[in-house]
Amino acid sequence: MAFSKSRLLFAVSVAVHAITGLTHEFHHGHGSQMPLDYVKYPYQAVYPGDNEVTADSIFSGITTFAKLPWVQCLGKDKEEAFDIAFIGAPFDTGTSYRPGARFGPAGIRAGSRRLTLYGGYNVPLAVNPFLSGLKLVDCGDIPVTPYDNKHAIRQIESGHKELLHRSAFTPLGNDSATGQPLKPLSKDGKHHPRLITLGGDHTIVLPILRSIYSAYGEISVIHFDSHLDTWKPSVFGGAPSEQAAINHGTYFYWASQEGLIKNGSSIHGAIRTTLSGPADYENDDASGFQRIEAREIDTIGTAGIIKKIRDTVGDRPVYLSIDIDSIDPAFAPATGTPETGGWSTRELRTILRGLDGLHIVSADLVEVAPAYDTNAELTTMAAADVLYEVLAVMSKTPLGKVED
Ligand SMILES: *[C@@H]1O[C@H](CO)[C@@H](O)[C@H](O)[C@H]1NC(C)=O
Ligand SMILES: *[C@@H]1O[C@H](CO)[C@@H](O)[C@H](O)[C@H]1NC(C)=O
Ligand SMILES: [Mn+2]
Repeated sequence: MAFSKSRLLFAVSVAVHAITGLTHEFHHGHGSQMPLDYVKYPYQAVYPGDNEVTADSIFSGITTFAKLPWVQCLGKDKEEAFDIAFIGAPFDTGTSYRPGARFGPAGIRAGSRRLTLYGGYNVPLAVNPFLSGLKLVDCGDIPVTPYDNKHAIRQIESGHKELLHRSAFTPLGNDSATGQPLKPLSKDGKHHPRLITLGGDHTIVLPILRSIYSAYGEISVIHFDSHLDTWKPSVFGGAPSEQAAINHGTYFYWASQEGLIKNGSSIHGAIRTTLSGPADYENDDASGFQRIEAREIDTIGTAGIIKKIRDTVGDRPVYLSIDIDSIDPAFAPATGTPETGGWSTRELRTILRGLDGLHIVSADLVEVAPAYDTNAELTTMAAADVLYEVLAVMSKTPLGKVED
């Protein structure tokens, strides 16, 4: 029996889909294995003519963080479990100077496109975070209104909470050193997934910390920023209304007032802002933070900075918040409130790798305002690379402990 040409093409196309369908379809649910080719790294480009209907190379296609699969975690894929999710919070109406961080999530994703071109293996940390066995996804963005800060802050809290309280995809397993089963670090005893939030201005950290509190209780915070962000509303922009009092310079003050931050075991790094006066530091002490000044890198170096951070947080669960303005504007100009005299991208990346082994429960990177970037995408690329280090550190250390 002779096949007509069109029937032959149809048969070939079915066969191709049967094969590629297996590689694209993701079978999930507890206990099932991650297919090894869930994500193909190093990235394998396919083009029309290679039996594919659309081009899919590192520079084409729909942009997600590091070209991870897009999962509509807050939409039609509400049931989907994951281990680490990237989630955008495009909010910038709490900013005091340059607006534009609402475009941060899209910008960081664009800056992250090339992360996996050669495979994504992290040489100094000796890990490939994309092939560590954890299920990584990009959940898109939390819907955020640009018209009402109070409502937007509630939206961010509820979106973050919904994702955080989903069960992690991969069971905690056993401790690699002792073989003992690991127990979750959370207050509610559940093994939560980790979220990496793409800001957005820094205000988003108040609703995020409210969400983190619901799972972990008071949390130690590592905060990289040129600014304190523990300012009282009266010294930061004034407080003509309840809404105006919550902004990207005061959210840590409110978080501390609400008891969300672990007093004494939280720390700022890269501080170099001017102050309203020495009282700002007294207020910062009362908010529960230690401080590392940006200029300390000249005296104690990256190793000394890493030691200070580790001595402060110990082995407690920790939330990591990174303002892109911790990096010098020479390397990351596109941000809301740039301050000269900062760390280089290399120095911040080294310090982040120095957090290897810490229990980072979730993280964010905020204040990327792509409109002020160079044509070479300096800032969005720096942001993506910084998050790549965070992802690598997270992928090495499960969020569990052996019961003592
Ligand atoms: C973890 O250890 C238990 C024994 O304590 C063992 O039964 C189980 O198979 C181990 N699980 C893994 C994933 O190795
Ligand atoms: C944190 O501890 C310091 C020193 O004990 C204290 O002065 C401050 O009031 C505490 N802050 C909060 C928010 O509890
Ligand atoms: Mn800042």
